[in-house]
Amino acid sequence: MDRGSGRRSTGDRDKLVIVDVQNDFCPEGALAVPRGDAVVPAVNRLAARFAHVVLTQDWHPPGHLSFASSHPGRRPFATVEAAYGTQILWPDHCVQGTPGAAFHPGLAVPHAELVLRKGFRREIDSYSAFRENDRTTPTGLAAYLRERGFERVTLAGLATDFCVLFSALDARAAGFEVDVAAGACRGIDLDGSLAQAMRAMAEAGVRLVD
Ligand code: VGL
Ligand code: ZN
Repeated sequence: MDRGSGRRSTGDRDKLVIVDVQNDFCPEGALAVPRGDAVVPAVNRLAARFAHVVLTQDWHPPGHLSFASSHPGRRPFATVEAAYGTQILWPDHCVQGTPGAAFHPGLAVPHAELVLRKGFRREIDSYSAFRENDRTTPTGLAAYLRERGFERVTLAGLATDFCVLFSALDARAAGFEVDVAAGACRGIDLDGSLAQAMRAMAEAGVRLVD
């Protein structure tokens, strides 16, 4: 771990990407991550150290393919075969324009420079902030970061084992240095997915930082 990174993180090469800190992923939300709201103070403190911040927002149309309710007879957390492969089914969550899709009211990052919405195509889910679940459709974030001259991405937010994981792996694949602020993330942990995520990130050269 690089103990000096706190200071350098404020540079113009470094972007903090805060993933999906939205009401539906917090307690009482439609797809609550256990203690999801606990990331809010940690994320706010982290954001204060960064000159450059992106917020991502899970942003689904009604009837989204990832919703169990779109597949008669299927339950949340079962899977379905989408055109692009196996897709986990979720409770309806982060529906465009609803209170559940709004950022947690305690999130205090007024200097965020970009709000990147994802998952807005009805037929394709998007865990990653970089590439949708078909693993080919780009969100545009890699090109944005490159054009702005960023070289390192630090990730925090929800959920560690889905949107943070996929974003971290895709950021590495796009050629960025990637840090994950583990203390500012929380996971869903479906069938061991959290431990699996930590392994996959370590193998991909993602650094866990405080
Ligand atoms: C997420 C499941 C479905 C996430 C989003 O933000 O990790 N997980 N949609
Ligand atoms: Zn979603």
